[in-house]
Amino acid sequence: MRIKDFRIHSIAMADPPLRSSYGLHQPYALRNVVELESEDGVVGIAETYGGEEPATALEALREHVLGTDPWRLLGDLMPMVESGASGMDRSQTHHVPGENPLDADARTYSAMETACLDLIGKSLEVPVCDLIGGRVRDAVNFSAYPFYKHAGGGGEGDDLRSDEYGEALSPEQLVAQVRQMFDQYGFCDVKFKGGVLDPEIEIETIKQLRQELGPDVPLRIDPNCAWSVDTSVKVGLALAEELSNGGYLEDPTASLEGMAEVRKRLLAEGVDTPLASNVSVTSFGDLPEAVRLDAVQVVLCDHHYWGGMRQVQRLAKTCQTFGLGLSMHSNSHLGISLLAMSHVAAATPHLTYACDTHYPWQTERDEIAMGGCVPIEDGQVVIPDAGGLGVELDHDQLERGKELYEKIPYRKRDDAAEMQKYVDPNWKRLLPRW
Ligand code: GKR
Ligand code: MG
Repeated sequence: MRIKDFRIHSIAMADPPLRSSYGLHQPYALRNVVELESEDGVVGIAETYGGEEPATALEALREHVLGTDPWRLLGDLMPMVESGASGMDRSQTHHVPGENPLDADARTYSAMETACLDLIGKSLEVPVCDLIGGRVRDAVNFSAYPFYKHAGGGGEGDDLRSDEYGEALSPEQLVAQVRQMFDQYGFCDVKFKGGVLDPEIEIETIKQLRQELGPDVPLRIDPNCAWSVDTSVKVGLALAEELSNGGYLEDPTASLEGMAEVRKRLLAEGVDTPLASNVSVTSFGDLPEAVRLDAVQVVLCDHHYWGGMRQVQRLAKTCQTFGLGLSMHSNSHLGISLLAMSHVAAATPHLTYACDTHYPWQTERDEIAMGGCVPIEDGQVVIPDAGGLGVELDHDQLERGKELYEKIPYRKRDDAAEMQKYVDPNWKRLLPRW
């Protein structure tokens, strides 16, 4: 099997005004979509980070890709994930996800790997999860992912979207948002994006969530490093009960050293809430120190920047070896990514939490998967009964996404600029803010 065509499509999709410690989501989020077509007309697809830089990095591979067998391509490109910053160097940074220059190669490799695996899987009529080692589950659990948000559903001008969830800038509104997500998608877990309002309000929000959802729903909070060590300890103590029972405290503070100090001080108070991270641990090179310092007890994997699905499986085994849990990180994405996340999750035995997904924040109007939105029912995505990822591209929708991309001025995610534009002209990301 040889690859005869390689197409890269830059698209935009509406995104609601969600808040995090990075700032405010822009009215459109960006994605790149890869198509690899074999000589016999089968097309493998992948979805990855958006904007110009990822597209240019993919384009730079063109001469390696054309005429190559997809199996061989994965091996030929392996140095992109096995050496340099993507290999064993530490890559921890505090950039917006997808903008960390140190894992750029790992992100590019991942998109190629997903498209190759989809192409191979479609050609052999084997689902990707079985191709990469065999599924251990047929359906994958995802969490509700509530955000504080301003009013609005994303988009601009005559492309404004309706605001499905409404404003959420208080504990009560946030609880209503979660209730709506639970009712609509059947989620059983909550990953709550904090680091936005005063920590006392965020503590209150979690307490109200616990009251609303009862004692059995795992709750997590992720302020993306917005807190000092002292504040992290204070919140960890205040939420000791709420974050137990399958929950965790994710990236409360910056750096492995900071996380280790929080862990030590919480343990000294008898609080064993696990600390999770997708900021202080973003590469294999971060793991030895994270383990040595007991800074992180749960790693969030993400095939989009950990170097692909097979690297995530290696990460899972490493986590299991060192007694760490494994969860899954997400960024704004469409259905092709959701299915890729589901396939790797299905083929990863040591996955100890429901995965994150931003998917409910996107609308069917932007979906590029043939047949519309990928269903999430009972909080789960079921692995489709078809080869590869189990989905085809809807080319009309893809064209729409490309036209949107051409219309908008920005070419990379910039939550800080959006925050300055709409909320506070003097806003700066401060780590820690509290
Ligand atoms: O979408 O604003 C966001 C999130 O803050 C996202 O960018 C983070 O990467 O979901 C993410 C996380 O868990 O840190
Ligand atoms: Mg996180």
